[in-house]
Amino acid sequence: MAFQDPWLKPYAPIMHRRYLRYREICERIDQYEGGWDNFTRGYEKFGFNVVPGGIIYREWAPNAVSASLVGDFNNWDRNANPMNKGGNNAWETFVPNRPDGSLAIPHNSRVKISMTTPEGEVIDRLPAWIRRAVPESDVNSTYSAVFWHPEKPYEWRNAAPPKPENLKIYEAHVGISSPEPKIASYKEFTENVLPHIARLGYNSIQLMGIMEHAYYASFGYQVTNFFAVSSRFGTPEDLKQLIDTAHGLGLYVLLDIVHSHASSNISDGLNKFDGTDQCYFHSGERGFHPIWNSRLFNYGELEVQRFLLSNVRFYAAEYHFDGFRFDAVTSIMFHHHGIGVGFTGNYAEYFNEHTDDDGVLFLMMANAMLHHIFPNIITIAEDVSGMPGLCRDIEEGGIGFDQRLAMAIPEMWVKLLREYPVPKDESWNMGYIVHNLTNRRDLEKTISYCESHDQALVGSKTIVSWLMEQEMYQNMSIHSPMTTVIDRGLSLHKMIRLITQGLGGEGYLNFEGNEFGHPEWLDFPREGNNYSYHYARRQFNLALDELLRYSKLNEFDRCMNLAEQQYNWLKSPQAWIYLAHEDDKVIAFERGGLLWIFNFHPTKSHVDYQVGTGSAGSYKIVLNTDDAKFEGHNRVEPDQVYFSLPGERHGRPQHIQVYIPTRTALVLALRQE
Ligand SMILES: *[C@@H]1O[C@H](CO)[C@@H](O)[C@H](O)[C@H]1NC(C)=O
Ligand SMILES: *[C@@H]1O[C@H](CO)[C@@H](O)[C@H](O)[C@H]1NC(C)=O
Ligand SMILES: *[C@@H]1O[C@H](CO)[C@@H](O)[C@H](O)[C@H]1NC(C)=O
Ligand SMILES: *[C@@H]1O[C@H](CO)[C@@H](O)[C@H](O)[C@H]1NC(C)=O
Ligand SMILES: CC(=O)N[C@H]1CO[C@H](CO)[C@@H](O)[C@@H]1O
Repeated sequence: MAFQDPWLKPYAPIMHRRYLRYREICERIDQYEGGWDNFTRGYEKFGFNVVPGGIIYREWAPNAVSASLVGDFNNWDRNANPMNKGGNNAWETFVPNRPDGSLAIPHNSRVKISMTTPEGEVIDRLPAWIRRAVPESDVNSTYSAVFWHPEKPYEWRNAAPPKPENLKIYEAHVGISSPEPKIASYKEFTENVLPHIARLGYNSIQLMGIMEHAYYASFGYQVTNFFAVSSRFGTPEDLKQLIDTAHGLGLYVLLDIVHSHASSNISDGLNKFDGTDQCYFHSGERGFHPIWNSRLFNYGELEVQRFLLSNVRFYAAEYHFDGFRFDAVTSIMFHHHGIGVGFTGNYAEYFNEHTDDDGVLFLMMANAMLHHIFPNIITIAEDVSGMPGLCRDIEEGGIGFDQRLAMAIPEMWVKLLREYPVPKDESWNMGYIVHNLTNRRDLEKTISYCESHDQALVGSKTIVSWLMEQEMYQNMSIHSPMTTVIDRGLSLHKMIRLITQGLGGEGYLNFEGNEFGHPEWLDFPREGNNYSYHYARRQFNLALDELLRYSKLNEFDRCMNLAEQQYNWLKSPQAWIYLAHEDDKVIAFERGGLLWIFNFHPTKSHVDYQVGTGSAGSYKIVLNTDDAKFEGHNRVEPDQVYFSLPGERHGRPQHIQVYIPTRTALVLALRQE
């Protein structure tokens, strides 16, 4: 890689040293841990595992001087099931079956580990590898761990679909997936939302808030129990059914995995697990994230590596997740966690004392292990730093992710939209938009998006609310007059999505509800909003109501995705930009064999506008944002055919002439004759 990117050359020795350390770790794991495969099956050794004759429970707790297993099954008697300390500070106990052969710990009964510290303090904790945790009393209470061993394991029906090379991701959160102000369930998501996603032409979903988090309002980002899937939405089997059904619908399922930090809860999280402030985390200041108020893992510790690598593997093996979006990778890679640091793109910023090698090595291990064990897995990095080589092979000096999120693109749209009503899109710079959408690292795949859950959260603003503000409440009926605000809003909403998907990357992401311009933000029930669910929901009913303009945006999203499915532009090399004209406000490019023409001009429609093309022949319309079925004005005939004319334009041998109305985008394809 250092040779493909000459700017990396000065840092080749650093990358090489990093690679050698990685090799050393691999050798140590081969030598002492039985290789990656064995090392990352931690969940088969730690936590609760049913074996012939009983249940083995194991736990890593270096600071404990004694430990015992307590629970409903032994009446919380600390003397009933003492644990013995084995190698590597792993405590274990065997709970033999009852005389009738049944398990001595009943399914769905509460368990804890009780430990004594060197100071003589007795501490009770939820088992670190527990696979289910439930609230003790009401939804606000702390969580209890339960032993989960249903009589009948889930029977899988569907194999995963083939790995998509043109990821179109629907980012979703189960709990908010209902129009009603409540917590929606895995089952409701399976029944109501999966068909919506499949119909819209997405080929993958990304689920957030799955790993158990005692605090709902953390949106799933303050994980308390890493091996438990959130019990608010149903049982582990319900989630398996969701994933199985998604596979049956041709959807890849990605998990938003949070290994960047952990909840600082002690009574139901991992914090102070063995009584010290370290164990899974760094001690002292290094172990706390100053803004998130959460704990930071010690990625250099072998047992932490075992825990986290086994954790990600567990989700692929046990739940059949097809890929992972690694949350807050920047925080893992840098001692400063990206706080108050602006990355200018100067490579020195990535290769200095601020880089946390242990964190980077952990990510390399996770990627190597996942790709080795699951050949079709997809890994995606959420990184704001722009770390070079993040999505390149480890053997080349890279970090091994498949794709990265284009986090600067939503920022660009906010920047452009925030300035409304003055100075508006009259002053949008076409060159800036094109540059921002295409300036990505060569040979590293990017997932583009105009907005994700970040922009939907209370305090931020979605594109539809920047565009339509209050009018989206009153003027979205197809029977109400088309106001200038709604007209502009609908047009730009479609054009912004289309140009982002067309130019911005090799994959695309949409957050649940934004496909139809969901009118409200997200705010989870918490003290500050009187524990209201009013904004913790998605009003899918708006997209289904044909009398509302939301349904037209929904239809556009569907047609855009279906066209991508047919023409595969996300799989195609970067676009060939013909034109970014500042006065005409026209952008034209070619990608995936299609000709894309955007007229962002707020008032001017261009007649007989000439756009260069590579191939001679006749062109038909694939997508027209002005189509009446998308609540456009139908100013362009749907079956209009454009014949190429000889004569060079924009460096291309041919050209066509189009009528391109104001605030309209056209995508054209050569007709096969
Ligand atoms: C959570 O706690 C708040 C404040 O004590 C209370 O108003 C709310 O009803 C509780 N929620 C539930 C579901 O019990
Ligand atoms: C895109 O625009 C955003 C917002 O101004 C900015 O932060 C980012 O650096 C820009 N990226 C590129 C590649 O120009
Ligand atoms: C559109 O909505 C606004 C409220 O934001 C309202 O004042 C106005 O009358 C509506 N216009 C029409 C034509 O319905
Ligand atoms: C919460 O309820 C209290 C009492 O009814 C009220 O005074 C306050 O304004 C409410 N706060 C919010 C954010 O709705
Ligand atoms: C029991 C406990 O400490 N609960 C806390 C867990 O963390 C959330 C915030 O992330 C707090 O709101 C809870 O009080």
